[in-house]
Amino acid sequence: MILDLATETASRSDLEALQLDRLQKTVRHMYDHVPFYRQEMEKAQVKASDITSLEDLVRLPFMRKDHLRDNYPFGLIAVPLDQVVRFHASSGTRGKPTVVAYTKGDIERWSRIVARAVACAGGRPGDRFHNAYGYGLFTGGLGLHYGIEELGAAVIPISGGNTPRQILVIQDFAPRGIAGTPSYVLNIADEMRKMGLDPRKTSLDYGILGAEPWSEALRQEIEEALAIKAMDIYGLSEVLGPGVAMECIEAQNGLHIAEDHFLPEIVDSKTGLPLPYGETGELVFTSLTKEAFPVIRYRTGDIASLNPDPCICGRTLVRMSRIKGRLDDMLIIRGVNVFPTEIEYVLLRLNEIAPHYQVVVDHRGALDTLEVHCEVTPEYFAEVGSLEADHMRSNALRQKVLHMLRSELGISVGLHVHKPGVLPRSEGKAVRIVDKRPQQ
Ligand code: DLL
Repeated sequence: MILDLATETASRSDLEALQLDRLQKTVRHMYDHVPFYRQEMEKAQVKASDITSLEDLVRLPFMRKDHLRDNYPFGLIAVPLDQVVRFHASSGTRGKPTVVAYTKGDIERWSRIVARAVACAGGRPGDRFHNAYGYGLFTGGLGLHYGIEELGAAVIPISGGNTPRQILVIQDFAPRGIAGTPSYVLNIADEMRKMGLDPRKTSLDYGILGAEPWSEALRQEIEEALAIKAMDIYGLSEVLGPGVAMECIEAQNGLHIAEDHFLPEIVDSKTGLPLPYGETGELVFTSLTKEAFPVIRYRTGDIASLNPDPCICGRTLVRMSRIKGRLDDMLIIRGVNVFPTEIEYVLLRLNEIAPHYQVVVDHRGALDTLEVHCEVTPEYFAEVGSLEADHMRSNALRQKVLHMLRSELGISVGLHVHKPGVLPRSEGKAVRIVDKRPQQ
């Protein structure tokens, strides 16, 4: 039941029949209980009874983050408030946070979705599981927590931060699984090395990492550092939290969307028009089973593509590519679109450069400028003594990094190569972009 294999391997026609039934119920529920969305449907001249096939989805109006902010805090909740058993919120860099809510049934379904995701990554009942996602309004900590318990594994609810204690607990409790942001899990491995411990010699076998964009190169770095398999988990509070999509340990090639609970679309972010399988665009989700906070055609702002090809793991659920980046984080430098993950991908291909970086965006004259800050690895640093002392070598390294960035990104950028430990380390979502441009 926990693996829910019947659903995960269902035929397309069975799955679509289930999706249509659930979509119709969700649209009716929204129309009846969320005045904001009823008005949107009336403006778009679409009635709940017009949704007779999955193709009719495109007739429904989009929901966006702004709508959540405008209806802060409880305006979009579709059940009486006394049926809500949990709230979460995303921090939101500007303005009010966005608030989401769950009924008891929502929490039970979410737990089963996450249990399924943990199993998809190789987790088993009886595992001990180190959960380093933050507990609180963020969905990561509690979202994983309930799913791990539902699977029948033992959760270690350590939350984020206090890295020395995390290391002690990993050593003493000997967990098989670990969850956290990729940047924080890497940070734990670095700290282990600094304490003279070998991060490859822990009990850990697999990691469930996500909540921030990360590149294939960073996956390799983490797998190598900790001698684990690292799988990508995706989700967002507005749609649920962690578990909307999960990579399988068999293929590690794209994330299976929990399509029995979420209907995915890829649209052109400018026109909103749907794009076919394989094309890259903005991910849009419609929830199919949520009671307290259903969303219809929610524009995530995340950039990815969908792949319907059969997967070696046997699941028939469509796979999304890893997230290339968020529209909010896309930098437009001299007309060229750049995502931080593309910079990460270049930096991590160089053995001398550590997987810690930040991108500073500024405005000079009429142009946006981009400066990449990165660090050399402790090994390289030990070899050269100091970056200033071996001027020739560090200059050659700088030129090499600059050349690779230029040829990969198609623009020239500024570069600062620092000694190890200079850039800030994350305990949750890494801050990759420092935007110094004047706010309009
Ligand atoms: O980050 C939920 C989550 C928790 C996912 C733990 C995975 C693990 P929010 O705080 O609402 O929710 O942030 C959602 O984070 O729209 C993406 O931009 C980004 N994001 C989440 N997972 C991934 C991922 C949680 N695997 C926002 N790859 C989303 C890239 C991700 N970006």
